[in-house]
Amino acid sequence: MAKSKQPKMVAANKTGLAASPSGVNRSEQAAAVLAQEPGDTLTTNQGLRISDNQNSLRAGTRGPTLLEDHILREKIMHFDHERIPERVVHARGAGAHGVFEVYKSMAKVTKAGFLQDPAVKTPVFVRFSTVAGSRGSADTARDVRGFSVRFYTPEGNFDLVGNNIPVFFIQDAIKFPDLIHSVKPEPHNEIPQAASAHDTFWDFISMVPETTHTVMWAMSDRAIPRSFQMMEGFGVHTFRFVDEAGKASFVKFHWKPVLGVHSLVWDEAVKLAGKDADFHRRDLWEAIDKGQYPEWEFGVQIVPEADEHKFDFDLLDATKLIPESLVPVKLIGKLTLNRNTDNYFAETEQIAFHPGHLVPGIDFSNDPLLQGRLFSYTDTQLSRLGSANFHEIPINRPLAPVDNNQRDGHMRQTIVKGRVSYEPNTLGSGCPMQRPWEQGGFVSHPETMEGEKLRIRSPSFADHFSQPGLFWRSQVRWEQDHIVAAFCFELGKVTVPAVRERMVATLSQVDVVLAQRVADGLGMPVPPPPKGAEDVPHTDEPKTDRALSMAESHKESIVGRTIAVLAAHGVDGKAVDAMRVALVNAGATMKLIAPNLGKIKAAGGEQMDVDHSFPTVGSVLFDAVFAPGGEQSVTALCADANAVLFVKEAYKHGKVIAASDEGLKLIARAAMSAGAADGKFLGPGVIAGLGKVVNTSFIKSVLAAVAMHRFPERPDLADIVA
Ligand code: HDD
Repeated sequence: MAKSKQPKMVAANKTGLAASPSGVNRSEQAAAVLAQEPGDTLTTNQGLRISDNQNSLRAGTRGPTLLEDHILREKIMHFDHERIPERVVHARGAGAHGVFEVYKSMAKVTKAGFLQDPAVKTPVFVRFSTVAGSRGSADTARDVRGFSVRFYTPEGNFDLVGNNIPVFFIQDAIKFPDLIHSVKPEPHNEIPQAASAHDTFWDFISMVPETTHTVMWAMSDRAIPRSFQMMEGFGVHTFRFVDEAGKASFVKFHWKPVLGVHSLVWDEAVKLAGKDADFHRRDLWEAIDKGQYPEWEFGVQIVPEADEHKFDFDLLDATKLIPESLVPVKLIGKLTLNRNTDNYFAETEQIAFHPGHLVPGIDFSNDPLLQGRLFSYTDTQLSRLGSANFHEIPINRPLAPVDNNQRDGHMRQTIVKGRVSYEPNTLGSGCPMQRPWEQGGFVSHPETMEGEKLRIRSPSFADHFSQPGLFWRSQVRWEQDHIVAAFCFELGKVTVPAVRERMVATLSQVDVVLAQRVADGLGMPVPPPPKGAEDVPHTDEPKTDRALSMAESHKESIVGRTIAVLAAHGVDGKAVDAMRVALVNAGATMKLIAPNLGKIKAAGGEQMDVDHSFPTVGSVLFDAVFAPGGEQSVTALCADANAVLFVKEAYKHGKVIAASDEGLKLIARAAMSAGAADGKFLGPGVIAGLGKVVNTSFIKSVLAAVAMHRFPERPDLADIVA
């Protein structure tokens, strides 16, 4: 019998996590929780060593299983209970650990401890999610993405539970269940999964004009991001910063991705759902695994309290953003994700975010959407995680000491000693004691309140169309085209004509051209705006705002991009190698795609490993395509329908198509097959390298084109058959 080894117990911090590569020493807090590596002896949950894990205990070799088999019963019982209810929204998610560093002290505006010292690395856990789909749905559905960040600060956990869209559908939390019921699969038949293109969603949206702004964003390519690493994050609500002296200002929180803001195109997103439903979580996992740590800069828009009423909209209205042209975003720190989870369930699934998890120096505003959220999150964790002690699950434990008089409850872990569990007390020397603001205690920002008790929406929330119009006007032509196409797709799936009519009438209040184009796509006239529309307040200032367009996003880097090289036997191996070196040096990944797995023999006789065969992948999984020369290789690929489709599709999706030497024939073959005018792909983003040698200037042009991300403005895209 093999010598039994004790399970290795890894000392961890209170979050149950081993020290991170960032060097943050969290083990000081430690010991309460131990993360465990698998040992070499199989045991029951009571530590009993198991001698046979293959056969249940039975009466005779062919007899019935005995109830006595406690080992079988324990194993099956645990298995039967391995699922917990999925989140009622944001069920599908992916998470990672990291650190946050502030650039310089923010003491002038907030006393929040983690925003004071640039030398401090605050541990974080981030969870990205889609909203509507179930846990097993596809990553690339058209949807808002959740962007939740937990800062484990010495003053307690601060959760910034935001989205990748800066505004929200509704103004008051009382409408949240209605909104979500409308977008979720319809209750009678549980169809459709992870999709807003159905009657009930648009029925609700077309009845509730405050949703229009967020719907504009949701119909834009922001709702189909290329990667979690390439999307912005927003705290959405107006929060408050409070300084040491108690002076408050309003603040909006932003996350700006270092890789820029980039998206998929719709046809790609649809195909990706089948080719790789885990496209986004895989991308995040692999980036961290490779050491290409995803980064975002943390931004704030600060508005002095005195300026609260200076805008045409209400700061408390979550359907409005503060245009960056009015209040610039100040970048104050950096978030880096540098460690994948050890266990998806224990960490990503069990983390329980809450917008009410604050630290001194950050406070709420009276946004009625935020106020309602404050009830929902604790409440939902109780049914999801099953106990009032969910804060004791390792991923939810604050680094800050937890000391209070709460005891007992389902699955209580902490053993608090002593007989005192009340306050005030003398038997425990008065401990644990409350702390005033000066000693780090949390004090709600004092605000003068007066008014009648009523159910009412402030008239300052009434302008539902100015900001959707600003968003529309700020998009470049191809972005507008994609928005129109998205509306036509979604409303085209609606089976009730009256719903389509109401929705187009709503759009006519945003922009007449938008409404006309959508109406044309749906084959209907633009209906007149609803009664009273002329009385709705409206402003066309500012005219545009650059920050609202993804076309303006920076495009200097190809980090995180994956480029497909199409090859068969006889490929120009030197060209492949030169491209590989250049791409890898620039932080991208190259994959060799061939008709079959295994190896191919290059023109010079060298063997090359194939990463994927054509039937197992598709161009949608890559950011660009390179077709190297090699007569034999190109001839084989020109006769391979999968290879030709690969190039056509990549072109149709606006991706870079590069070819050297004979590789140009494959591009020409694809262009011919796609029905391109004169049998040519026009570009931009089509890079041709003539001659045998793949030279520096060709490679430079390819890299620069990939950094542009996509060329959705290609004039011939509508005509391409792919
Ligand atoms: Fe929410 C989860 C973001 C309004 C009720 N929400 C949840 C998550 C994100 C958001 C990112 C996933 C957290 C995670 O990764 O575990 N929610 C938002 C934003 C909102 C918003 C940005 C508006 C600005 N939410 C909102 C309202 C309510 C809720 C108005 C209810 C009144 N949200 C929930 C919830 C969830 C949730 C039911 C489901 C799972 C969970 O909380 O932990 O409580």
